[in-house]
Amino acid sequence: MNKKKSLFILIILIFSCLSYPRISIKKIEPPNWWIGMKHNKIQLMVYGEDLKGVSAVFNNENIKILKVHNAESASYCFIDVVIPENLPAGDYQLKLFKDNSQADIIFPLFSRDAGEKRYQGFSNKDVIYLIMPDRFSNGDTLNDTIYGFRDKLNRKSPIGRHGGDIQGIINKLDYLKDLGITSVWINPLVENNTGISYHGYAATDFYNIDPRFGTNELYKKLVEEAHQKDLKIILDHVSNHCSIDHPWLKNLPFKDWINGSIRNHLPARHHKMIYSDIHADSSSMKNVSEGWFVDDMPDLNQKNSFVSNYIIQNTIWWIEYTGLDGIREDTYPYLDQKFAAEWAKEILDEYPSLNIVGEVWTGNSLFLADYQKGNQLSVTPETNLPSVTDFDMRDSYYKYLTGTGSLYNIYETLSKDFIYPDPDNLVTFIDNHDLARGMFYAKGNIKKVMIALALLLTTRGIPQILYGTEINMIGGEDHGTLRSDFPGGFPGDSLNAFEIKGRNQNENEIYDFIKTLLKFRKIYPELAEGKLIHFPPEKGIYFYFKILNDQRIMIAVNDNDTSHEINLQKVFTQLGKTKMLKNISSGENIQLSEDTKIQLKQNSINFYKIIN
Ligand SMILES: [Ca+2]
Ligand SMILES: [Ca+2]
Repeated sequence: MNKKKSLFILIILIFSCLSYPRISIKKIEPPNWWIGMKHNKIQLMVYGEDLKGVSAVFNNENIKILKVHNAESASYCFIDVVIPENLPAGDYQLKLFKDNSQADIIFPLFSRDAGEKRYQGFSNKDVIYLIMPDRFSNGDTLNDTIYGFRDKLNRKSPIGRHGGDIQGIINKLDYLKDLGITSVWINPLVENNTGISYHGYAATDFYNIDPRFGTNELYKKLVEEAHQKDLKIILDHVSNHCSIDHPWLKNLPFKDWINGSIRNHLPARHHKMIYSDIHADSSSMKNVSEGWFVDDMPDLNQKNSFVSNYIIQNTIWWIEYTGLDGIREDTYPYLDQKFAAEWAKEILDEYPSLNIVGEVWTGNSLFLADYQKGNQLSVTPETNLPSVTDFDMRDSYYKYLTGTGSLYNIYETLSKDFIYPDPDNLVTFIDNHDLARGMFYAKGNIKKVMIALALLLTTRGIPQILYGTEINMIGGEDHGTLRSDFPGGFPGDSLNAFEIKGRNQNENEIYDFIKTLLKFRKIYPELAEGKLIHFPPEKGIYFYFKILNDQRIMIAVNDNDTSHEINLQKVFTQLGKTKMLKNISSGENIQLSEDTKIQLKQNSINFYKIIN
C-alpha cells in the first residue's frame, strides 16, 4: 500500500469515527427491579460513553419508556421507565440508539419474594445490638485484603482494617440470639474503596457490598438467616454524602450533583436546631444541609431530582433485595430536609411496617423532637421520620456514669417526654460507635454501668447496645480504640469472649446481667413495652413502675454505696391494693402491709412483680 492510499484510509477512518459515535453502556443503576412494586415507575441511571441524545427501547414493548434525560456529562443518561404489573419476571434488554450506533444491557425484573418475615420494622419490643462489622468477627480470612482495594489488612492500626465481615456476623447469630438480642444494626457495608475505610461511611459504590465484607448475595443470606432465627436486621444507610473516591467525582453527571466542588465547598455546621429556629437566616440552614461533613466526603445535592431519585431507589432496592427490617439513617439533619421527608415517605409507602431512625446528634430533646413524625409543636414541615436517636438520654447516662450528674438527670430527661409525638419510638443508648463506651466513662465502676444498662433496658424507648458492652469492653475515647476488636472474633486471638470460659469474672457478671435483663423483657413484656410511671429520685433512690394492661412491675434503684431500708409509703398510690411483691431475681415474696419496708442493697436495681 502506498503512502497516499494509507493516508486516505486513515482520514476515512477518522471521519467515520467522528460521524458515527460508538455509544457504550458500562452499567445501569438500579441493576434490576421487581414486578409488582408500588414503585413501578423508576429512573434508571445509565453509565457509559457518548450517551447524550440517545434514544431507548426495551425488547418488550410493555415496558414503557417515558423519557430519556441527558446528563451534563455524556457518560450518563437517565431513563424514566414504567414496569407493568403483569409482566413475567425475567431478563429484559434495554437498547440505546444514536445515529448508527447501538448498545444494550440486560435489565432483570424479578418477582418479589413473598417470605413472611420481611420488612418487619423494629419497636420497643426489640433490643438492638450495634456492630461495627470490621471489628466484630472475621468469618472469612480470604477477603481480608482484596487486590485493587486501598486499605489492606492491618490489625495493628486502630484505623486500619481488621478483617471482620458478614460471614463473621452470620457465624455469631446464635451467640446474639442466646444473649437475647432481637435486632442487629450493622454499620454500613457498601463498598468503601478509599483510605481509612473500615467504618463504612464513605461509599464508592451504593449498590455493592464491600468485597472485604462479602458479597451482595452474602448480605441477603445474612438477613435470611437472621430472620430464620427471629432476629431482625437494620440497614445503616447514608444519603448525605459519598467518598471523594467515588467514581462520580472524576466525572460528575451534573455540576450540581454535589453541593459545591472539591476545591470550593462549605464546611458543614452542626446546628441541629437550625430548621426549627424561627429566627434563623436561610444561609445558616444552607451551612448545615449543604456543607461537607468532612473534606473527603462530598455532600450530595438532593435538590437535584436525579440525585434524589437515585437515593430513594437505592434505599428501596436494598430493602427489597434483602427483606431487611429497618433503617438507621446517618447524619439526618445534614440532608436537604425536603428530600429527607420525601425519602422517608416513599420508603414507608412501599413498606408501611418498616421503622426508620434518623441519627440526630443533639442532646436537647426539644430539637430532637422536632425531627420526629407528627410533631404538632413543630414549625417545620412534616418529616415523616418515625424515630430519632435519643442523645438527650445518652447525655444523661454520660452525666450519671461520670459522676457529673445523677439519676436525677435520667429522671429529668424522661420527664421531658411530652415534647415527643412518640417517646416509645426513640432509639436509646448509653454509647455507640461514635462515643466512648459507658464503661470507659464509669472508670470501671461496674455497678454504675449495670444500673445504667438496666435503666436503658426497662424505662422506655428502643434500647441499643454497642457490641462488646456485654463483655465489659472499655476502649478509649478515640474512634480506633472504642471500636476495638471483639476478643475471639479474629484468627490468633488469645481469648475467646464469645464463650463463658474466655471471659473473666467481671465480664461474665455483665454478660449474665444483660442476658438476665433481656430474658426479663421477654417474660415480662411490661418491662419492654409498658407505660412508665416514675417518682422523683431522692437521695439516690429511684422508683418506677412499668405497666401493660393488668401486668405491673415495680423497679427500685439504690444508687448509694450503702444498703437502704425503704418504706413503700412513698409509692403507695401505685401499689394500692397490692397484696404481694415478688422479687423476680431472687423469687422472694414480700407480703405488703401499710408499713412494709424493702431492703435495697448498695448500688442495686431491683425488680418486683406486683401481685394483686
Ligand atoms: Ca475477613
Ligand atoms: Ca448535606
